[in-house]
Amino acid sequence: MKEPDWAAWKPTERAVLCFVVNDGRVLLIRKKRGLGAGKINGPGGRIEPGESAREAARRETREEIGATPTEVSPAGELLFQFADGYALHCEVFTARDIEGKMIETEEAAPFWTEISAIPYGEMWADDAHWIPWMLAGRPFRGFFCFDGDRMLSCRLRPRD
Ligand code: 8DG
Repeated sequence: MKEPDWAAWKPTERAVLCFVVNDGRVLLIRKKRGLGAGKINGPGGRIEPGESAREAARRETREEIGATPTEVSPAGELLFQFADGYALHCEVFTARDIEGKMIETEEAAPFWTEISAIPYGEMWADDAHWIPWMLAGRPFRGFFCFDGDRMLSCRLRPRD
């Protein structure tokens, strides 16, 4: 698979991720269905028509873990080109905390983990590259090619 011309690249769909980072810990989920089922990730999903990326981050977190993230702010951007033609843009947010009680839902099993124990081996292959930037507060833009869940190429830049 050839690397796309990223300057002319257009996504098929837009999604979001929301990582709650609090007191040296991060809130993760084991995703039970959809793209990336079985993997560990942050809450997230596709943006619905008429909704902003930040609204989607709040809604998806609520739907997946039953609690609402607070102080949701942009952290970076991910561009994924899949070998089958699917192209996904993903806006990454961080949040300060959650309001309400977190619960397991049909979509996700949530848990807190120490930052030093993030289980990168059970996450998407690109995450080990950009999550350290996110945790350091360095805005990023990542460009990735995948064949299924196999990462073919990976480039990370500071976001303008
Ligand atoms: P559905 O209700 O529409 O069925 O599902 P959804 O919850 O709206 O969408 P989804 O299938 O969960 O959307 C895919 C999620 O997975 C979205 O949050 C972006 C995320 N995701 C990828 N690739 C990668 C990746 O490489 N790393 C990380 N951390 N997340 C990824 O699609």
